Amino acid sequence: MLPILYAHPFSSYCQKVLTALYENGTPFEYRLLGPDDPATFEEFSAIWPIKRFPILVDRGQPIPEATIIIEYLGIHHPGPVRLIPTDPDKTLEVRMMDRFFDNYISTPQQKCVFDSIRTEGERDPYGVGEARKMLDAAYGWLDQRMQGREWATGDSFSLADCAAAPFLFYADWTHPIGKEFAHVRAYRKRLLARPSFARAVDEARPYRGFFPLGAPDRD
Ligand SMILES: N[C@@H](CCC(=O)N[C@@H](CS)C(=O)NCC(=O)O)C(=O)O
Repeated sequence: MLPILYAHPFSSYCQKVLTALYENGTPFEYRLLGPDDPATFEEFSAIWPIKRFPILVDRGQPIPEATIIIEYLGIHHPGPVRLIPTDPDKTLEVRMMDRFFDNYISTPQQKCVFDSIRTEGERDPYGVGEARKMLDAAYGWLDQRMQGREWATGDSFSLADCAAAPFLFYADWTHPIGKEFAHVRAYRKRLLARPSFARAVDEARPYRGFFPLGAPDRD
């Protein structure tokens, strides 16, 4: 039986896993979570009451969390592209960069987006201000780091790049990456040109109208 992925194409964390799956051409069954299919959503909620997607189910076992799914795929469904290196020190670096993109790009980006869909009285302008400051700090740190690097940890595309791709994609829509961060902008461009992520982006195009802050007419 194929591994089953519960996901939505427009979700950044789902795109992180889809990028890993497409990198290796890993076969899987896609169960799309959408408002038109409440039964699939109920099935998913029963498996993972935390209700955050994606989740993978393989051999009857649920595997939550995008990073863990990618680690799991590397162990149980390996392909030609090794997204977690074998060298332990390199692996630490890949995991550190994966944490960086989750915690300091995606988390503040989502804070801005989720705040915008709250009602006026429920908004948290202080928190959004802090999130925007975090994004600026993260862009600055990443810009220095990406000087002379093709991918997040050097020459090889890894788990960290699977995280970077969707998070920088949406971060730029949410809190534009300024011209002063030329290395980050160039890295985002390289990620968009990577066929695995380009496919995930293309599959999500029909949903762009749902981006709460308004999707820009590019990318
Ligand atoms: N820590 C989770 C985060 C997953 C997550 O936040 N997914 C979003 C979609 S991008 C979600 O489930 N949103 C549904 C909601 O907030 O109700 C992971 O790494 O997979």
